[in-house]
Amino acid sequence: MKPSTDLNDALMARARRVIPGGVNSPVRAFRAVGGTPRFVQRAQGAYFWDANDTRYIDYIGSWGPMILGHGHPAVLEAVQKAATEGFSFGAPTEREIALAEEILSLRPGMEMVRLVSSGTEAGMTAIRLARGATGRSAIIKFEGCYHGHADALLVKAGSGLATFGNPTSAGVPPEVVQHTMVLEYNNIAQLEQAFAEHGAQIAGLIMEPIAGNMNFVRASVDFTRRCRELCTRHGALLIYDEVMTGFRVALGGAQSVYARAIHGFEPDITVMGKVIGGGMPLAAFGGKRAVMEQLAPLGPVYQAGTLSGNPVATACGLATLREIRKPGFFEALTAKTHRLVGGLVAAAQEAGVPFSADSEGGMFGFFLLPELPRHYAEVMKSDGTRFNQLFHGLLERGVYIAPALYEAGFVSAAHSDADIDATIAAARAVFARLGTG
Ligand code: HOZ
Repeated sequence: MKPSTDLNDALMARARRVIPGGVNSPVRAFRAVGGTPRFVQRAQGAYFWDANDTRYIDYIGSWGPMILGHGHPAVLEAVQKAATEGFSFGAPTEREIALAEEILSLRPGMEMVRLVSSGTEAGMTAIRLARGATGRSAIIKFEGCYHGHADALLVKAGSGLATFGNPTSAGVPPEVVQHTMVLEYNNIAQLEQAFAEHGAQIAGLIMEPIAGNMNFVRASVDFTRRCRELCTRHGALLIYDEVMTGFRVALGGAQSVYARAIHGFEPDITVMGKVIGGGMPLAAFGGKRAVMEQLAPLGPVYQAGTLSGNPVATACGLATLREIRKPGFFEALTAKTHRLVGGLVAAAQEAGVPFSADSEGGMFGFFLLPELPRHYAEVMKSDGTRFNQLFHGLLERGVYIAPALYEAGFVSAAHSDADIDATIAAARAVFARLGTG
């Protein structure tokens, strides 16, 4: 067999020798879809170029942060200026205050925010804070919702309804997840049962309001209302994980979408990441003053980080938020995403391929299923073989979507109508090959 001349293959072979699986985050390895990961050489606007200098229309955008597209001039300028002033100090800066003020100005109910470096760190600390603030241990999460890889959150449902869960990763002792209950998303009866049985022990309920780690699955308005009511009634904190959806599905995040349908709706703690760092390692969690003041150095709940509030990352996040709050930004982004999703649905229909899709703001998802799933077990019915054919068909045609059917997609302000139409045309060609069945 002739040796491959593909430079991505060569890089992957080299990477495998020094990095476990060749990647620093598992999904990047293409294990679910097969083939060789594309090693990104550079990116600009809606595109990136791989090691072979092949251009792709990018619908991952670093898994959400690149809402303005790659290399936005205002963001680049802010980062370059910040970098010349210093990379990291381990001491407070004015820019941290400015970013905190910017975030709070966009989240009316939130009174304080703490900046950290990753969504995992933010989610993990939000759980610790809920436990510290309530003096309770139990938490509820939902199957298919991902909140980073903190030990207590790497857990799947236990053997019965409303029982505590089992670890999903080696290295997580069962005792560490013994206080984590895993319930079915959008299942009100199960939620009520869990609170009826364990209400007095529940410190918090953590949820993705639109789950972006089982592709794209919305919490129903009724389910969301019930989560809020039961947390309030039992003295538990409602933790909204908006790492993906925050500043991405709407300027006010998914909570603003639910607040339109549920009067006065507000979570107690919000976990944020991705867009607020504009592509730099930055995340945050925030809530009411009384809860947030439980954190060290004011309160007994410990959290710290050398790179927390990093000056270059905060400059990047600040410049990004200042762009997305400009009038009309989300209307334009939403229109682009609708154009994409509508076009994909129509193309699949023409070819007779069972397909359903949904979107909010600049985030979307699709399933090779005739109807949108409501929870993880339904997501798992999606046709993996056909997804892989679709993924590779698009990739061959210069369109890069997430290399796993459990992941959401992201549109940026840099995607033009022509990019979106080219994507739909590519999908139409692939759907025609997938055909019916
Ligand atoms: N957490 C991402 C999947 N939902 C993967 C992040 C990455 O590989 O960059």
